[in-house]
Amino acid sequence: MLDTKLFGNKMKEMGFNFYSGVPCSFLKYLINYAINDCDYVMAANEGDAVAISAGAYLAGKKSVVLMQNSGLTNATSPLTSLNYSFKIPVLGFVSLRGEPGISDEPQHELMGPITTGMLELMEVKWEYLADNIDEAQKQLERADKFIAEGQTFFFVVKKGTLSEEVLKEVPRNIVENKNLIQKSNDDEIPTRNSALEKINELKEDAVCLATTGKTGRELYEVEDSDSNLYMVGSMGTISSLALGISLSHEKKVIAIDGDGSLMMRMGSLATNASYNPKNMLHILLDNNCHDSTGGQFTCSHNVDFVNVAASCGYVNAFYAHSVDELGKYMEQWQKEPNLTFIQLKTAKGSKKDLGRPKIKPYEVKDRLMKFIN
Ligand SMILES: Cc1ncc(C[n+]2csc(CCOP(=O)(O)OP(=O)(O)O)c2C)c(N)n1
Repeated sequence: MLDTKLFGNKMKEMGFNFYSGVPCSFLKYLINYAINDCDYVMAANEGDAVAISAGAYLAGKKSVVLMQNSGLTNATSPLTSLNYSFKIPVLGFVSLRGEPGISDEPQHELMGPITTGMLELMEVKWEYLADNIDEAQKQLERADKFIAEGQTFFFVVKKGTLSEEVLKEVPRNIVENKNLIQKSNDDEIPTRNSALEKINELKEDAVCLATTGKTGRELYEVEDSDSNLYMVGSMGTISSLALGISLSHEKKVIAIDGDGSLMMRMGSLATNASYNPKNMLHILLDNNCHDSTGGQFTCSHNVDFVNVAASCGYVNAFYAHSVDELGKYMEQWQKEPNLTFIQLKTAKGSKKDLGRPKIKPYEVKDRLMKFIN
């Protein structure tokens, strides 16, 4: 059996001290170690965990993700279009429930045999985690080389590999909303472009992360800046990426979300609020549609996002009826940073002849990392 504490300490010595994940009983002792001895963010789902760890990497950390193999399916979008496209390496641990030849629950029957094949299809390097420290250390060194080259590496963990590590009592983060401003007036319904111009004007020294699709493309045209990141895939993970950065660095971070994107991973609101970084501003530009894919409707008209964010525990949750109000709340956050959510209803449609960033995702990432670090 692998001594979890020795192994975890070895990882820590190598610089891996930031973890995010969703639990699996096969990995529980490593998760317990991470919670006891490192920074661990309990994500709402495995894709969020990947994006949170990716954010920590952008802010200079060596980061780790932990998941059950059933959750690898939740993580495929960020693994294939965030980590791969932006060349953001993370160290992963995925359990092997449903290993062929070992009796397990019916839900793992297919996932067990296809886990390593899925990693290979995603071009993720992997090894079965050894059950002794000498071999596991060598494996870690190999993994570390891949990470240094910008490639994600996963350990596949079989049943009974890790020795017991008892979970210490961890005080819960108790968070609560302090300032709530709800819709109380008619909306101006500005274009997304004019909202982005305002955000760009008031961002100061903050990192600006724009969600998938036309939001990133428009921000690029408003101003292409070293502090920007234009998400190209991995829909719904923009605020998780922001969370990873803001927990790992004192720089201010602005996540610009869309209604389709936010609803795809709305559990992330609870995680963001629970970890409650002061330096994070989450702006939702809600045009009630999937504008980037042809303007098909979303169900956002039924959702009171400001109240959702407030009930999750965002310190400030503000409804902006206009670009001016958006600006006012941004200035307030710049002066007195606290985890803040701002919703602004925007018009459907985008700038005419909207182009696409000429810079490649990994070049954007390299530039952003220099900016942050
Ligand atoms: C996982 C995933 N599903 C679907 C898509 C295709 N897609 C790209 S942008 C987009 C719409 C995003 O909608 P929203 O966040 O509301 O932003 P908007 O386009 O309205 O600015 C969709 C569906 C994707 N990139 N990734």
